[in-house]
Amino acid sequence: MKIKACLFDLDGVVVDTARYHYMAWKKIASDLSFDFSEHDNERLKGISRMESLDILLEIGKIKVDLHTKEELAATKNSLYISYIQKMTPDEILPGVIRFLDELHNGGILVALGSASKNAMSILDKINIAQKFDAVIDGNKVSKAKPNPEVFLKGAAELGIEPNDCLVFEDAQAGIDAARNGGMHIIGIGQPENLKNADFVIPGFETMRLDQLISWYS
Ligand code: B16
Ligand code: MG
Repeated sequence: MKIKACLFDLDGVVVDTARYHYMAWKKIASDLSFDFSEHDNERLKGISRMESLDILLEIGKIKVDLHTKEELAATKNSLYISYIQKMTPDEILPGVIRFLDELHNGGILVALGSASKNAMSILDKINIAQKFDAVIDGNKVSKAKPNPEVFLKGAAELGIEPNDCLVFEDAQAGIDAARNGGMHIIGIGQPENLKNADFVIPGFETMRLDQLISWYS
């Protein structure tokens, strides 16, 4: 098989933290007196905190100075941290642990590639950090997805060529990042929302190493 390493996005792939991001951004919008819908929240998936805030303010048609933006981002993050503090391993998405174990047993290296600066505390809360051979998060990169930096750093830390890596992503920005990095890509979600992936699967419940081997041989 061509694949020697698998790189996993966090939010939407390993856990569903998108709803916590949404709750926090909705509170910020409400404090600024506008509504923020779940539909609009789709635009925030996979992109950085400050870019998310820019989109939120654009939706609310609100202009603020840089200092206020930094305060809003800090408030959103405090709210988000208060939600993720309560997370438990039960929130790991179905099939993820079994599939990670199958990859390890099959000699495939595994890394996390997340835009989130809170990724390490989430991994600790859900007790899964030890399953990853490398963790690249929002603190280790300076260029947000769709720039491939997060995945290229993951590949480099594992010592694997990008062309031998497979990325699992739920956001278009992440799929574009993996493609820009010259990696193979499986989308997690609905095919109509995820363009340019090699394959799209609904989740890991039915995903098996044998399937990867047959797709990438
Ligand atoms: P933070 P991922 C991303 O995580 C989220 O999808 C995105 O909604 C969020 O804005 C971004 O992390 C930054 O998160 O504010 O915690 O640094 O999908 O790349 O795992
Ligand atoms: Mg994601």
